[in-house]
Amino acid sequence: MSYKSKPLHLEFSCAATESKLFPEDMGNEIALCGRSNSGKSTLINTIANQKKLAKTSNTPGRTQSINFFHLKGNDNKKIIDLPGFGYAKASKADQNSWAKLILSYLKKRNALTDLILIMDMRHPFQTKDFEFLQLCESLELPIHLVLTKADKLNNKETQQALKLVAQKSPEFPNIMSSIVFSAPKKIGLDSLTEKIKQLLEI
Ligand SMILES: Nc1nc2c(ncn2[C@@H]2O[C@H](COP(=O)(O)OP(=O)(O)OP(=O)(O)O)[C@@H](O)[C@H]2O)c(=O)[nH]1
Ligand SMILES: [Mg+2]
Repeated sequence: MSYKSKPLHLEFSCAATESKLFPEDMGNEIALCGRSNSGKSTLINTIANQKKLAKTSNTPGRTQSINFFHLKGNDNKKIIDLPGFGYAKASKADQNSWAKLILSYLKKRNALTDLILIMDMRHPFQTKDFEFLQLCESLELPIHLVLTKADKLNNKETQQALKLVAQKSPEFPNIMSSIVFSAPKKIGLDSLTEKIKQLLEI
């Protein structure tokens, strides 16, 4: 199968565990958010057509820092991998410090224009997703949904998931679009790559 969109040439910029370690707040950036294990880091690797750019794992809670990636040759265009929320096995102290870090990033970052909320298509709109959507609405941040792991659903389950998304999305006026995606099958890869290019103005 051939794909229209070329991979995005991404490079790792830095990992920040506190806000003073964020790179300079300039240019355009978009951030990937979503529950732990939803597939954020895998999505970065897939759009970049690299295996180990962002660390992925079967164990939820893999990404514990805010990881910044930039377009090769242009560090004014960034994609950010946020730690997953709702990782129940992390200690309360860790969960609180991640939540604080994410909040400080979302509230203060001028370069941040849009968020991509990744939801496992088998379990969309969980409580943590609703909480996060409400937070983003209060911060007036536009959200683009990516429903991932589409390869794990049969036709009927796909239709049910799409119906749920169509029912719930209008509750959040800041949800701007949604894309069905699968990393191993590359479903939706072209649309997602085009969307990201549009958001980053590249
Ligand atoms: N079948 C399938 N598996 C996927 C897909 N995307 C991610 N996965 C798997 O889901 C697991 C979690 O993926 P990650 O990319 O590490 O998830 P994450 O959202 O970055 O997780 P945290 O860093 O813990 O927040 C890994 O085992 C991936 O291989 C997909 O589209 N299809
Ligand atoms: Mg991750």
